Amino acid sequence: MRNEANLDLSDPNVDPFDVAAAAADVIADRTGAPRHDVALVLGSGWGPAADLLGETLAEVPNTEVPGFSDAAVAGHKGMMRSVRIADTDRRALVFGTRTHFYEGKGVRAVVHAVRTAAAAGCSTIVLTNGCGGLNPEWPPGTAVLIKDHLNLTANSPIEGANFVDLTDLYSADLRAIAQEINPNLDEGVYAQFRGPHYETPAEVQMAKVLGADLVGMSTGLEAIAARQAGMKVLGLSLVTNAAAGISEARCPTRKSSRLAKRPHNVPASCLPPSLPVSDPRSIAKELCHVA
Ligand code: 8IG
Repeated sequence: MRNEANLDLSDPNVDPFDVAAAAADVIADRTGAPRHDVALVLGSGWGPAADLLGETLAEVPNTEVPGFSDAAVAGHKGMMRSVRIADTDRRALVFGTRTHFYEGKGVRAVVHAVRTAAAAGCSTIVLTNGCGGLNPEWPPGTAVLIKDHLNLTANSPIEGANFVDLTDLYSADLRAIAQEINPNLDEGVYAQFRGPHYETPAEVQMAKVLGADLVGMSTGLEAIAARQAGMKVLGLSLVTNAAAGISEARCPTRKSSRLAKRPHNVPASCLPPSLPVSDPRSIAKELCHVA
Protein backbone atom coordinates (compact mmCIF):
# COMPACT_ATOMS: atom_id res chain seq x y z
CA MET A 1 0.00 0.00 0.00
CA ARG A 2 3.01 2.27 0.47
CA ASN A 3 2.94 3.33 -3.18
CA GLU A 4 -0.61 4.48 -2.85
CA ALA A 5 0.01 6.86 0.05
CA ASN A 6 -2.10 9.98 -0.18
CA LEU A 7 0.31 12.90 -0.54
CA ASP A 8 -2.23 15.61 -1.36
CA LEU A 9 -1.31 18.64 0.76
CA SER A 10 -4.76 20.14 0.29
CA ASP A 11 -6.38 17.14 2.00
CA PRO A 12 -6.82 18.05 5.68
CA ASN A 13 -6.48 14.37 6.62
CA VAL A 14 -2.96 14.31 5.21
CA ASP A 15 -0.11 15.28 7.54
CA PRO A 16 2.02 17.89 5.74
CA PHE A 17 5.12 16.54 7.48
CA ASP A 18 4.49 13.13 5.90
CA VAL A 19 4.38 14.79 2.48
CA ALA A 20 7.63 16.64 3.30
CA ALA A 21 9.25 13.34 4.33
CA ALA A 22 8.12 11.73 1.07
CA ALA A 23 9.49 14.70 -0.88
CA ALA A 24 12.82 14.44 0.96
CA ASP A 25 13.00 10.74 0.06
CA VAL A 26 12.54 11.54 -3.63
CA ILE A 27 15.15 14.30 -3.44
CA ALA A 28 17.65 11.97 -1.74
CA ASP A 29 17.02 9.40 -4.43
CA ARG A 30 17.20 11.78 -7.39
CA THR A 31 20.24 13.72 -6.15
CA GLY A 32 22.19 10.81 -4.69
CA ALA A 33 22.60 12.84 -1.49
CA PRO A 34 21.10 11.12 1.54
CA ARG A 35 21.02 14.50 3.25
CA HIS A 36 21.45 18.18 2.52
CA ASP A 37 22.87 20.75 4.92
CA VAL A 38 21.69 24.21 3.88
CA ALA A 39 18.61 25.23 1.90
CA LEU A 40 18.22 28.32 -0.25
CA VAL A 41 14.96 29.70 -1.60
CA LEU A 42 15.50 32.03 -4.53
CA GLY A 43 13.27 35.08 -4.85
CA SER A 44 13.15 37.74 -7.58
CA GLY A 45 16.60 38.89 -8.56
CA TRP A 46 18.49 36.24 -6.60
CA GLY A 47 18.59 33.66 -9.40
CA PRO A 48 22.27 34.00 -10.28
CA ALA A 49 23.22 33.33 -6.66
CA ALA A 50 23.00 29.57 -6.81
CA ASP A 51 25.40 29.36 -9.74
CA LEU A 52 28.12 30.79 -7.55
CA LEU A 53 27.74 28.38 -4.70
CA GLY A 54 29.51 25.52 -6.30
CA GLU A 55 28.91 22.69 -8.68
CA THR A 56 25.33 21.70 -9.42
CA LEU A 57 25.31 17.92 -9.03
CA ALA A 58 21.65 17.28 -9.79
CA GLU A 59 18.53 19.09 -10.93
CA VAL A 60 15.03 17.85 -10.18
CA PRO A 61 11.85 19.35 -11.67
CA ASN A 62 9.40 20.42 -8.95
CA THR A 63 6.65 18.49 -10.68
CA GLU A 64 8.43 15.20 -9.90
CA VAL A 65 8.58 15.80 -6.15
CA PRO A 66 5.52 15.13 -3.92
CA GLY A 67 3.64 18.25 -2.84
CA PHE A 68 5.39 20.61 -5.26
CA SER A 69 3.86 22.30 -8.29
CA ASP A 70 5.38 24.22 -11.16
CA ALA A 71 6.40 27.88 -10.95
CA ALA A 72 3.55 30.39 -11.14
CA VAL A 73 5.69 33.46 -11.79
CA ALA A 74 7.34 34.04 -15.15
CA GLY A 75 11.11 34.02 -14.96
CA HIS A 76 11.11 31.57 -12.05
CA LYS A 77 12.24 28.04 -12.76
CA GLY A 78 10.19 25.18 -11.42
CA MET A 79 13.35 23.29 -10.51
CA MET A 80 15.29 22.41 -7.44
CA ARG A 81 18.95 21.56 -7.44
CA SER A 82 21.58 19.99 -5.30
CA VAL A 83 24.78 21.99 -5.18
CA ARG A 84 28.08 20.95 -3.65
CA ILE A 85 29.25 23.95 -1.65
CA ALA A 86 32.67 24.75 -3.03
CA ASP A 87 35.51 22.84 -1.42
CA THR A 88 33.31 21.03 1.07
CA ASP A 89 31.33 17.80 1.27
CA ARG A 90 28.32 19.86 2.18
CA ARG A 91 25.29 20.14 -0.01
CA ALA A 92 22.94 23.03 -0.58
CA LEU A 93 19.38 22.32 -1.65
CA VAL A 94 18.36 25.21 -3.86
CA PHE A 95 14.74 25.94 -4.68
CA GLY A 96 14.52 27.98 -7.88
CA THR A 97 11.01 29.15 -7.13
CA ARG A 98 8.43 29.34 -4.35
CA THR A 99 4.70 29.05 -3.92
CA HIS A 100 3.17 32.38 -2.89
CA PHE A 101 0.25 32.74 -0.50
CA TYR A 102 -1.67 34.70 -3.13
CA GLU A 103 -1.78 31.67 -5.42
CA GLY A 104 -4.55 30.33 -3.21
CA LYS A 105 -3.06 26.84 -2.86
CA GLY A 106 -3.10 27.15 0.89
CA VAL A 107 -0.45 27.88 3.45
CA ARG A 108 0.72 24.24 3.49
CA ALA A 109 1.83 24.61 -0.12
CA VAL A 110 3.56 27.91 0.73
CA VAL A 111 5.79 26.31 3.36
CA HIS A 112 6.21 22.88 1.78
CA ALA A 113 9.72 23.62 0.47
CA VAL A 114 10.77 24.70 3.96
CA ARG A 115 9.45 21.51 5.54
CA THR A 116 11.00 19.44 2.79
CA ALA A 117 14.36 21.12 3.40
CA ALA A 118 14.11 20.26 7.10
CA ALA A 119 13.14 16.67 6.27
CA ALA A 120 16.13 16.51 3.90
CA GLY A 121 18.42 17.33 6.81
CA CYS A 122 18.96 21.07 6.40
CA SER A 123 19.65 22.88 9.66
CA THR A 124 19.84 26.34 8.06
CA ILE A 125 17.67 27.98 5.44
CA VAL A 126 18.35 31.16 3.49
CA LEU A 127 15.12 32.84 2.38
CA THR A 128 15.49 35.50 -0.29
CA ASN A 129 12.92 37.75 -1.94
CA GLY A 130 12.37 40.80 -4.10
CA CYS A 131 10.33 43.52 -2.40
CA GLY A 132 9.34 47.15 -2.14
CA GLY A 133 11.47 49.48 -0.02
CA LEU A 134 10.25 52.19 2.36
CA ASN A 135 13.63 53.76 2.97
CA PRO A 136 14.47 56.27 0.21
CA GLU A 137 18.15 55.55 0.88
CA TRP A 138 17.69 52.07 -0.56
CA PRO A 139 17.48 52.45 -4.34
CA PRO A 140 16.31 49.52 -6.47
CA GLY A 141 19.02 46.88 -6.41
CA THR A 142 19.81 47.24 -2.70
CA ALA A 143 20.09 44.01 -0.70
CA VAL A 144 18.84 44.27 2.90
CA LEU A 145 19.11 41.75 5.74
CA ILE A 146 15.77 40.90 7.32
CA LYS A 147 15.98 41.41 11.08
CA ASP A 148 12.32 40.76 11.89
CA HIS A 149 8.94 40.61 10.21
CA LEU A 150 5.32 41.67 10.43
CA ASN A 151 3.05 38.87 9.28
CA LEU A 152 0.08 40.74 7.79
CA THR A 153 -1.42 37.69 6.08
CA ALA A 154 -3.71 36.85 9.01
CA ASN A 155 -2.55 33.27 8.60
CA SER A 156 -0.05 30.83 10.06
CA PRO A 157 1.60 27.70 8.70
CA ILE A 158 1.28 26.09 12.12
CA GLU A 159 -1.70 23.85 12.72
CA GLY A 160 -3.10 23.04 16.14
CA ALA A 161 -2.06 24.38 19.53
CA ASN A 162 1.67 24.57 18.84
CA PHE A 163 3.00 27.76 20.36
CA VAL A 164 6.22 28.45 18.52
CA ASP A 165 8.58 31.09 19.92
CA LEU A 166 9.50 33.63 17.25
CA THR A 167 11.96 35.66 19.31
CA ASP A 168 15.14 35.92 17.23
CA LEU A 169 13.37 34.31 14.27
CA TYR A 170 15.95 35.77 11.89
CA SER A 171 19.13 34.42 13.45
CA ALA A 172 21.21 37.16 15.08
CA ASP A 173 24.29 34.94 14.65
CA LEU A 174 23.83 34.63 10.91
CA ARG A 175 23.06 38.35 10.54
CA ALA A 176 26.20 39.23 12.49
CA ILE A 177 28.28 37.04 10.17
CA ALA A 178 26.70 38.62 7.11
CA GLN A 179 27.41 42.13 8.37
CA GLU A 180 30.92 41.31 9.47
CA ILE A 181 31.61 40.22 5.94
CA ASN A 182 29.71 43.00 4.25
CA PRO A 183 29.26 46.11 6.40
CA ASN A 184 27.21 47.62 3.53
CA LEU A 185 24.30 45.36 4.39
CA ASP A 186 21.60 47.30 6.22
CA GLU A 187 18.91 45.54 8.22
CA GLY A 188 15.16 46.02 8.05
CA VAL A 189 11.75 44.76 9.15
CA TYR A 190 9.88 42.94 6.37
CA ALA A 191 6.09 43.18 6.22
CA GLN A 192 4.43 40.29 4.41
CA PHE A 193 1.19 41.32 2.71
CA ARG A 194 -1.11 38.84 1.04
CA GLY A 195 -0.90 40.37 -2.44
CA PRO A 196 -0.96 39.88 -5.35
CA HIS A 197 -1.85 43.55 -5.68
CA TYR A 198 0.76 45.99 -4.43
CA GLU A 199 -0.05 48.26 -1.53
CA THR A 200 -1.80 51.58 -1.74
CA PRO A 201 0.33 54.52 -0.59
CA ALA A 202 -1.83 54.63 2.57
CA GLU A 203 -1.06 50.99 3.28
CA VAL A 204 2.64 51.66 2.81
CA GLN A 205 2.36 54.50 5.37
CA MET A 206 0.50 52.12 7.70
CA ALA A 207 3.30 49.58 7.36
CA LYS A 208 5.81 52.32 8.11
CA VAL A 209 3.97 53.32 11.29
CA LEU A 210 3.97 49.67 12.32
CA GLY A 211 7.75 49.52 11.92
CA ALA A 212 8.21 48.04 8.46
CA ASP A 213 11.10 48.93 6.18
CA LEU A 214 10.28 46.45 3.41
CA VAL A 215 6.99 45.24 1.91
CA GLY A 216 6.52 42.00 0.06
CA MET A 217 4.40 38.91 -0.49
CA SER A 218 6.54 36.05 0.83
CA THR A 219 9.13 34.91 3.37
CA GLY A 220 7.32 35.54 6.68
CA LEU A 221 5.16 32.41 6.65
CA GLU A 222 8.14 30.38 5.43
CA ALA A 223 10.34 31.70 8.23
CA ILE A 224 7.71 30.68 10.80
CA ALA A 225 7.59 27.15 9.39
CA ALA A 226 11.39 27.02 9.40
CA ARG A 227 11.48 27.95 13.06
CA GLN A 228 8.86 25.34 13.87
CA ALA A 229 11.08 22.81 12.09
CA GLY A 230 14.06 23.91 14.19
CA MET A 231 16.06 25.53 11.42
CA LYS A 232 18.14 28.67 11.62
CA VAL A 233 16.87 31.36 9.28
CA LEU A 234 18.74 33.97 7.27
CA GLY A 235 16.46 36.38 5.38
CA LEU A 236 17.67 38.58 2.53
CA SER A 237 15.51 41.06 0.64
CA LEU A 238 16.35 42.71 -2.63
CA VAL A 239 14.65 46.08 -2.94
CA THR A 240 13.46 46.02 -6.52
CA ASN A 241 11.26 49.11 -6.30
CA ALA A 242 10.33 51.94 -3.96
CA ALA A 243 7.06 50.96 -2.21
CA ALA A 244 3.94 52.78 -3.46
CA GLY A 245 4.01 56.51 -2.73
CA ILE A 246 7.65 56.49 -1.56
CA SER A 247 8.98 57.77 -4.88
CA GLU A 248 7.52 59.04 -8.14
CA ALA A 249 8.08 55.67 -9.78
CA ARG A 250 5.31 53.14 -10.27
CA CYS A 251 5.34 49.62 -8.83
CA PRO A 252 6.77 46.95 -11.12
CA THR A 253 4.66 45.21 -13.74
CA ARG A 254 5.07 41.53 -14.40
CA LYS A 255 7.37 42.39 -17.24
CA SER A 256 9.63 44.71 -15.27
CA SER A 257 9.83 42.42 -12.25
CA ARG A 258 11.14 39.76 -14.58
CA LEU A 259 13.97 42.13 -15.30
CA ALA A 260 14.66 42.59 -11.59
CA LYS A 261 18.17 43.80 -10.99
CA ARG A 262 20.53 41.75 -9.02
CA PRO A 263 21.82 43.34 -5.82
CA HIS A 264 24.29 46.19 -6.42
CA ASN A 265 25.73 46.22 -2.91
CA VAL A 266 26.46 42.50 -2.88
CA PRO A 267 29.25 41.42 -5.22
CA ALA A 268 28.28 38.66 -7.63
CA SER A 269 30.80 36.35 -6.05
CA CYS A 270 29.23 36.87 -2.68
CA LEU A 271 25.61 35.87 -2.91
CA PRO A 272 24.00 33.57 -0.36
CA PRO A 273 24.51 31.14 1.14
CA SER A 274 28.11 31.91 0.36
CA LEU A 275 27.09 35.42 1.44
CA PRO A 276 28.93 38.66 0.82
CA VAL A 277 32.59 37.97 1.43
CA SER A 278 35.88 38.42 -0.32
CA ASP A 279 36.30 34.65 -0.38
CA PRO A 280 32.88 33.10 -0.91
CA ARG A 281 34.22 29.67 -0.10
CA SER A 282 35.26 30.51 3.41
CA ILE A 283 31.88 31.97 4.30
CA ALA A 284 30.09 29.02 2.84
CA LYS A 285 32.03 26.87 5.26
CA GLU A 286 31.49 29.31 8.06
CA LEU A 287 27.78 29.50 7.46
CA CYS A 288 27.53 25.75 7.54
CA HIS A 289 29.52 25.49 10.72
CA VAL A 290 27.38 28.01 12.51
CA ALA A 291 24.35 26.05 11.47
I1 8IG B 1 9.34 42.92 -6.59
O1 8IG B 1 6.22 47.03 -3.63
C1 8IG B 1 7.99 43.55 -5.25
N1 8IG B 1 7.25 42.71 -4.53
N2 8IG B 1 3.91 43.75 -1.40
N3 8IG B 1 5.08 45.42 -2.52
C2 8IG B 1 4.85 44.10 -2.29
N4 8IG B 1 5.51 43.13 -2.90
C3 8IG B 1 6.45 43.49 -3.79
C4 8IG B 1 6.76 44.81 -4.09
C5 8IG B 1 6.02 45.83 -3.42
N5 8IG B 1 7.72 44.82 -5.01
